[in-house]
Amino acid sequence: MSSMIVAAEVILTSPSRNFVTLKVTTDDGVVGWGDATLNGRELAVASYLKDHLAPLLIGRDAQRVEDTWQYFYRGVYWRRGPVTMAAIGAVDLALWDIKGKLAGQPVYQLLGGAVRMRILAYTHASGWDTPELLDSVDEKLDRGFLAVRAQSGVPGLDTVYGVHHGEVSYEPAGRGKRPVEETWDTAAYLRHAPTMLAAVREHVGPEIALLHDAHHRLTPNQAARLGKALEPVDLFWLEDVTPAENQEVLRRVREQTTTPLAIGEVFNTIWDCKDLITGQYIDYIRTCVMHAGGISHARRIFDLAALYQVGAAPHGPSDVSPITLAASLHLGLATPNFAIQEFMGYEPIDDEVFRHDYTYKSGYLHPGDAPGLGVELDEKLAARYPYNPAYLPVARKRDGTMTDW
Ligand code: CS2
Ligand code: MG
Repeated sequence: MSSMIVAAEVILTSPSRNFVTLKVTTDDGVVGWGDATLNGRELAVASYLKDHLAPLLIGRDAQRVEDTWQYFYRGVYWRRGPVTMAAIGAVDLALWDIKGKLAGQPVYQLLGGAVRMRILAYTHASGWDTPELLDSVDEKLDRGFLAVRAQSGVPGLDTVYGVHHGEVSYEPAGRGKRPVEETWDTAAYLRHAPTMLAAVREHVGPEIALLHDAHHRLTPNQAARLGKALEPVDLFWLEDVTPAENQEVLRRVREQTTTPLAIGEVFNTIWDCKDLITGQYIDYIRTCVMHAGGISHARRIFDLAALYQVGAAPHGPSDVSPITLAASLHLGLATPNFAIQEFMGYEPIDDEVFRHDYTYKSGYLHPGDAPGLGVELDEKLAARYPYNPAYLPVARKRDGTMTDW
């Protein structure tokens, strides 16, 4: 049964933030949705899709998901990179969505069916100081979460990654045509983080899973020190300790500490993490299903990880759309070594623009049983919120040197 692609359109919308969506339509009138959001570089992926991939999609058989992936990855001389792989990921998600809709099945059934009933989720808690952070943790526990990522302000710094000020929910990208500049001080962070996380453990007791993200800011030696200092806190994981480009340094960190390590949200292909996985330097691989080329490629990364007892735990921030979250959940329900799903959640207006079948209940997520991925973009509503430039901040050390954000 073939189904010919007759249209491929890119839709930009900015309900609470910017999202890039690919809409693929077949000759039998089936619509597949793909997410292509790359925070702060949205227009580059939109152009890659509109100018280079969309024209080639017209006339192709929508059912040939793997062949289309190979055509855009292997067939093209210029491989990998966040822009290319997000664009390929969007196409892949849209085609899996179509395949599910044509079959009348949720995508997880096409991936082999459920290996679990539901997917453990973690969400973000943050506070400027420890009492504020503990209130935020309590609020997440009241909503049933069994796993919480804890981030707090650092004495002496005015802004810290992942920590919100006041009532508005945390959104890393700031509106405007230039990134905001922040000051970062690793020594101050390292003096503070172990005490702060020990207070959270003390507060929640032994059973709640606690996570923490160092956002790629430490040297291998600093990372090893932090990992060791946090061993009594019994973290579920310590995330992104060092800049992710250099896989080899994680071996040094791993040799120094038994704190579980997770990394990978900025990776795009299996090549970025193959040494980390086969060398067992990490415990969890965090590649985002869309940023790593879609379900078709992410499942290869997760299968490799399974051989080495590395858990799959994809990136799920609010800066990829509910379409990516749904794809992650379908893959997660069918993947034996899937460990946990990040679930920052969305603003109510984002949930209205992207109507979704996935559900959250008592600490767990489920992708739902609607055919395909189970997310539909409300195009009329989306059109009311035009693209609005926004960038992630950049960071400088106290002496003005640019550092990792
Ligand atoms: C983060 C992200 O979710 C995470 O673990 O590290 O919030 C990350 O900062 C953003 O996705 C960047 O766009
Ligand atoms: Mg992270």
